[in-house]
Amino acid sequence: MLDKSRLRIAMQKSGRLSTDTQQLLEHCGIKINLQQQRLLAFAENMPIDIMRVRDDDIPGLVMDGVVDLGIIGENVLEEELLNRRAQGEDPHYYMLRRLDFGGCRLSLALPLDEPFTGPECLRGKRIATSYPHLLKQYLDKLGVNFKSCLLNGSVEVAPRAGLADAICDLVSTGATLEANGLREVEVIYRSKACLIQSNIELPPAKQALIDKLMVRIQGVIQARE
Ligand code: PRT
Ligand code: ZN
Repeated sequence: MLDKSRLRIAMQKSGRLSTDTQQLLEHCGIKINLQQQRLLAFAENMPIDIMRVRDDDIPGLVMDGVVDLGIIGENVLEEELLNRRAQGEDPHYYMLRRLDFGGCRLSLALPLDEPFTGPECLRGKRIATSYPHLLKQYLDKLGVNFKSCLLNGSVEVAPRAGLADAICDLVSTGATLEANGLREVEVIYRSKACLIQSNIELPPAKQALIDKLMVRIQGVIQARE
């Protein structure tokens, strides 16, 4: 049974943010026993429950008030925000702080032999991406019309497979682009992991626990700077 008096934190179950998130929570003194297959984990020493889900579900869980806090890449958060606004919703949450991991950039990339003199080169082209709203927001501001090809994985193979002329995907080292004969031509969004809070008002004890965690997170991040 769901205990509403306990603070609920959503984190990525398995992926690029999981280890850093788990470490951050542990360094804040939260003792959690994360059994591999469990959706929910309970802190032993504090009234905190950890919900472990796909990263894509985290912004919605926070915006809908299903969890109190979430740790998520700004790229996924911003895409979900734009997605909900496009559907006529007016989502809210509090950005508590940017974290010191999960850094990456969302970039436009083209096949090596394609010329590029600026984003207007992409006018009328088909661009494969998992971030259609962030891409549209960027190119709309520049007045560049394009065709979107939504892919939720293997975006980097789209040009070679004849599915798209260009891609818009996350990059960290650039090795994936290079291995696929692509070059990064424009950064459209820079992202890090961040901590967000639902905008639903919490009982004082829960809010006090969040405030205490924020002080600890600040300390943990400062100590490793
Ligand atoms: O299963 P789930 O849905 O939870 O996970 P996921 O597969 O959707 O996400 P995951 O674990 O791959 O990434 C989670 C978050 O990590 C992203 O939303 C970003 O905020 C952050 N992050 C940081 C990255 C990268 N760096 C990154 N390099 N996410 C993805 N990549 C991928 C990129 O898509 C490309 O395929 O890594 C490849 C490029 O890496 P380089 O080093 O070759 O440039
Ligand atoms: Zn995901």
